[in-house]
Amino acid sequence: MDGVKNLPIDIDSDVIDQENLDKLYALNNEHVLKIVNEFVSYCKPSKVTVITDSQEDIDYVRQKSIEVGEEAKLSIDGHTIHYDAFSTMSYHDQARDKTNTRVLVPKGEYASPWINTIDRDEGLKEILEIMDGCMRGNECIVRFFCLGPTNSKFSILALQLTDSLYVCHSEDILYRKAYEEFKKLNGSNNFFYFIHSAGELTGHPPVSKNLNNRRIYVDLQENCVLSVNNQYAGNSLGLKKLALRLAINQSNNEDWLAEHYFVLGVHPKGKNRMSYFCGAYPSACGKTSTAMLPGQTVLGDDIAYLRPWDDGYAHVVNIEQGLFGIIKDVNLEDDPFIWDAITTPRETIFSNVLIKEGTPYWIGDGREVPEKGANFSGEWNNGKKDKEGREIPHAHPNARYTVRIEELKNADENLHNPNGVPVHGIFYGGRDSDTMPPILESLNWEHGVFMGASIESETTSATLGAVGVRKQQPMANLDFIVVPLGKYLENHRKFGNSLERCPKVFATNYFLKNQDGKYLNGMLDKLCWVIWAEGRYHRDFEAIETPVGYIPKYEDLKELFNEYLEKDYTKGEYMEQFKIRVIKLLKKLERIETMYKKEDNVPDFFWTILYDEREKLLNLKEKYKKEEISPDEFL
Ligand code: SPV
Ligand code: MN
Repeated sequence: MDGVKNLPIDIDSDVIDQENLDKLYALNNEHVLKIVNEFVSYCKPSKVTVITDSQEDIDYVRQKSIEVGEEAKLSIDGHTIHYDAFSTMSYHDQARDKTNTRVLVPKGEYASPWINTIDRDEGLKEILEIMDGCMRGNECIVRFFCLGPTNSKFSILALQLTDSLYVCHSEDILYRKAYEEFKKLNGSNNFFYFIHSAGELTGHPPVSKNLNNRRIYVDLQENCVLSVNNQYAGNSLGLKKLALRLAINQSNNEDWLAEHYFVLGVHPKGKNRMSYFCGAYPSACGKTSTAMLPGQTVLGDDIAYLRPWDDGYAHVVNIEQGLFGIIKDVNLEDDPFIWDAITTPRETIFSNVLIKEGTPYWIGDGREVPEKGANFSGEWNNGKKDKEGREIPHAHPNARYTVRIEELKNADENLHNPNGVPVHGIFYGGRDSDTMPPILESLNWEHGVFMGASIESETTSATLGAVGVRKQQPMANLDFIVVPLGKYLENHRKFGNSLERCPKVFATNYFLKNQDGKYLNGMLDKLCWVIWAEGRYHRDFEAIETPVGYIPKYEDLKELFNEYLEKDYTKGEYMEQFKIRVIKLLKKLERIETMYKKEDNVPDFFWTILYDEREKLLNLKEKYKKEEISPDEFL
């Protein structure tokens, strides 16, 4: 203790008072002190406040966020609204900024073509110049969190410095508090840290002004991320996608996985059992709606850590305890659990929605759109246009709600279990209108890794740029992978092969269309794919082997559709959905080959599977002389 106390805190006493200093010293951790010292001296806040796990400290953040105007109270108790910066419909701070998110790479180190990088020295110099004085006049909050349940082998501690009260409040809903956990570090530097500043603010409500100087720089060497001139959670919250990048680096140098997974408890009817499934999908491709399927339980909807466990299974934890969910299309009929949670009194932050008389409205909420109100563009009325003449919708398509999972009626009871839960299966999915069947089981673990690595998805209006452009989305994690893809795939291969009880892997596709452009499946059909997958794990169903994986038998699906959706699933529908589209699949293999050829050191198993699958598809083409082959041909 004395050693730490002797470490000079080089911050003026009118910036940090004795009470806050004592809270820092009580951690007995020189690394925390050094980080606070260093970044307070760069960012120059007028006040430093340390938040412990006490309710009083946590309430302070909540109140303060309202006081400074980053959040405003709504009619329902506990509800608040936050806005992120908006200039035009194509220039704003309401989504992740991929261009300005870069990994700092030391000279001479290999950088994969998929990773946005900058030379470490150059990047640090640039961002520290931008951060010089960025908190001037503002209060810097110092907070301590845990990624994952506390007291768990899975979890990683995280220190957050930020001048955004909204960021701090959001993290309080989304992550577990860990000031006391930091004391247990015994002075070690075994934690991630995140320095964030919204930068200079403008307007009422106050939003980041200098979006052109937005930077998010990931320093793998220091296990730290610096983020400035933004407020949108995907850019600002250290513990969300910034920590995912650090965890991907760490897990790929050890023996575990950090993934962009939901975790779902699957409860088949009439069976005395339940199973856990993970799933990775790009944004707006059915991830949250799968995690929220009726009759099932949700353990997580975004980020998970997996480790081999001594019962032979891989175990998984949700590193979060809340949802930062897309609110677009959340309505009473399709999402009863979320609807219930966000329309009744409880701590909930809405972002970038329309407010009229204290009530939030969003796209697809099933209610009549008000003629006017207030949104991210200020006073809003129907037909309002931005500076470029583009119509401003009443709510942003990427508007969000932030709420604790425990507040949902379908929350899984193991949410905070420090041992995690066993993983029985993994889903990978993308938005694919014409190639992959609705569900496909991998032939084995390595083939499952190949399937995850070859996920493709068509872009949606939820992201900037052209709509409907097919992009490769390995494990729906490409935006966050900071190690070479070859290394990432090899880590997956080794992980599964080391397990006695390996999860089964499935590719899903909810977006298959017919020639007239009509979707072949209803929104809830995914429940039948999920229940089938769970049954496959427990050997309830047989399946049909095809060159690309196992597909369900018609009779089993007919029964499941009847039992779960009271729907008559016809043989015709099955034939259309599950035919093997040989030519389209061969073209997909070509695209995947082109992508991975750009990468050094892709493991051999990947190429063996790709070439083997191609040969089998070519043989089929030769044998049947048809572009598409009926499932019955494989019986
Ligand atoms: C995603 O885009 O995958 C999200 C939201 O989960 S964000 O916080 O922006 O990453
Ligand atoms: Mn996500």
